[in-house]
Amino acid sequence: MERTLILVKPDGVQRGLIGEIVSRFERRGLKLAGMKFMQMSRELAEQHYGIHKGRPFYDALVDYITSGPIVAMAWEGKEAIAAARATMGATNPVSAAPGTIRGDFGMEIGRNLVHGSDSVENGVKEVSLFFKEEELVAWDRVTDSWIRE
Ligand code: DAT
Ligand code: MG
Repeated sequence: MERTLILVKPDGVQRGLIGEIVSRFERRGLKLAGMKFMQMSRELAEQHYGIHKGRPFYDALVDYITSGPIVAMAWEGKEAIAAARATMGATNPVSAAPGTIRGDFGMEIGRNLVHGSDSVENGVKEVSLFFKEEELVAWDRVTDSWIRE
């Protein structure tokens, strides 16, 4: 069972796209395990984006992600990482396929609306950075047998 950390970034919140973005993961069949509305501290942003430290866009990225509230979510399921990445679209919205979140709503790499973990290992790490274990909910979804064989 994979878990991915999905963030609706500050532009998604400010543009009134929380529901739209959540809905895409929900309709796809991923299962929600945790959700919170919050503003990221600089410290959390530096931990979350530590891998990009030293790259030319790093400071702007930290400024952007801490600039307003976000929605942090943990979504789970078999192949959750790949499914969520496909639903998000390419990092640069201009190259993202129409039908993806970034391809439908974005125009700039620095305003690309969503974050999603890029590997199983990073999914585990990132979810634990944003959620305590007791904030994650294990639940039975009555539609599971219509989503999964
Ligand atoms: P993704 O968010 O698709 O996983 P990433 O992990 O490579 O992409 O980069 C994290 C974020 O950093 C990305 O969502 C937007 C920003 N970013 C990445 N490459 C960039 C670049 N070349 N110029 C400006 N911002 C960039
Ligand atoms: Mg990434």
